[in-house]
Amino acid sequence: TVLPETVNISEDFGTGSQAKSHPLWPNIDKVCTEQLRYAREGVGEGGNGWQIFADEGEMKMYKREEEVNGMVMDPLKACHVVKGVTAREMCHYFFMPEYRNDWETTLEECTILEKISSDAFVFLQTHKRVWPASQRDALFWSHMRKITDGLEEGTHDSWVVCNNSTEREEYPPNSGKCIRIFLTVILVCQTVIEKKPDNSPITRDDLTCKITYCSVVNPGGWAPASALRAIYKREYPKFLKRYTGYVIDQCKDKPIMF
Ligand code: 16C
Repeated sequence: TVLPETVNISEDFGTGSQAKSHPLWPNIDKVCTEQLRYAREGVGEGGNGWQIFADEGEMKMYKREEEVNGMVMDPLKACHVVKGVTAREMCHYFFMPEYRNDWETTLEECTILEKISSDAFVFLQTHKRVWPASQRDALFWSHMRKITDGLEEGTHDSWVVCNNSTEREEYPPNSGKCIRIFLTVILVCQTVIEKKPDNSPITRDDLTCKITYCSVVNPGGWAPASALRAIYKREYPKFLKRYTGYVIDQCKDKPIMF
């Protein structure tokens, strides 16, 4: 396969190389590895508690109903397949803060508290209030990396973004008007390239991006289970459709980024 002209942001992007001396690095590395393993596990045929709750074309969303002290903490696993973009592009727009406001509809404000490296940031986000509940905020590290181990057959490349709650003394939870939510999220993307019989350069028509998105959000304070599940059911499909559509749109007239 002949690859067309590609864009390279920085040679060591996604290797975590500059972040390795940071105190958060052991946690970032461990959570990313665990989350990737978890994302790669199938949802089974019903037997292991995953129930499908959204099924729209290639997009399928599953949840497991779990409550901790009466608080809904349903893990979510979503799979999607989109054409015309690479795994790196899909992860790039999810990771880079300058695009977040374009696709993240629940966001009120996003502050970068620390740039650990080019591929690892710490964010403080406030989200829109859902009446009559209190407003929520989230403080988390976010890391984007290229995956080279254990690729599925037929995969050209794989990238992930992992987001996980962390703490900052200067921003203690529940100290202002917001209740802190705690989240663990991974977006796993794989590029599949259609083989060209004539070895001609590949175009966007030859690209498929396979996506797995997993999330667990602890709402931080009690909220009625039925209301929370109704929010999840509406917001997650809305997010994944909007986000993937946004990336396709951003990429369509740009050189392919591997
Ligand atoms: O992964 C996603 N986004 C990343 C970048 O922002 C990051 C952030 C995740 C935070 C997700 C929690 C947002 C809670 C917002 C509060 C409810 C908003 C509803 C607004 C309706 C106008 O990883 C994509 C995230 C997609 C989020 C889907 C919605 C999840 C609802 C969670 C409800 C939590 C408790 C709400 C208490 C009332």
